[in-house]
Amino acid sequence: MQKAPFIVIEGLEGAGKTTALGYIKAWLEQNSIDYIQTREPGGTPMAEQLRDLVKAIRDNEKVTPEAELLIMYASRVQLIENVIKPAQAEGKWVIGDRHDLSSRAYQGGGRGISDSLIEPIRKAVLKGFEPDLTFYLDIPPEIGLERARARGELDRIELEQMTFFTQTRAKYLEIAQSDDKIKVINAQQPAEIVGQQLQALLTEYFKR
Ligand code: Z5A
Repeated sequence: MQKAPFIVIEGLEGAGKTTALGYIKAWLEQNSIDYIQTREPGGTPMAEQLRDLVKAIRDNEKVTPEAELLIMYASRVQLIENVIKPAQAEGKWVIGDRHDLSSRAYQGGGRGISDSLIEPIRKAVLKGFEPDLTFYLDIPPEIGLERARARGELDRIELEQMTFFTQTRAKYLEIAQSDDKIKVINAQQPAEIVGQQLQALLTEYFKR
């Protein structure tokens, strides 16, 4: 049996990932496909603790970019080995709310961590594991953050300066340009249009 696909949704905060996931799940259900949903950081009991740790606002301690990066990869490897691979082995599709591209964009682009540190960690942790398809919902940070703010309180990362998000977005777009498994979608369009485009790409890619 062919390995069940791993599909990831990515984007800056407020890009509409949660909303878009609803359209992806509707497509899976229409096609009677068994799936699980994951999120990163998080998705296992230990990874959820790491998520809380990395998102917490700390007045008394600076979180270094390197610590943040390592927490993301510790969370990711727990999820891949304990949840994603076992689900795929059972024939279940996996829908990920964020994955490795987030680290490359946020820690690589936003925090400015060099590839000479990120790449060996990726290689050691992922061992070639990668999504079959990634949707990157592209939005200018000022619009995404406005949506996120309207929804509620912001966490430690969401409270960063605008340049952090501008650099993160630029890195997302740079990586997407050189990888045809990453599909860029304009997230400024109405949610229904974004949803239709996602579903059309799923149909085209998986020929159902
Ligand atoms: N992070 C990292 O740095 N490195 C890593 O490796 C990983 C993650 C894996 C995770 O936070 C944080 O960790 C994140 C990146 C970092 N931090 N930041 N900053 P999270 O999981 O808590 O948050 P998030 O991933 O950014 O999700 P979000 O804020 O919930 O955004 P969203 O899911 O994309 O947005 P939404 O809830 O679907 O939509 C937001 C609002 O906009 C909502 O009211 C919608 O109704 C509305 N919306 C949605 N679509 C539209 C359209 N098309 N038009 C108008 N309005 C819309």
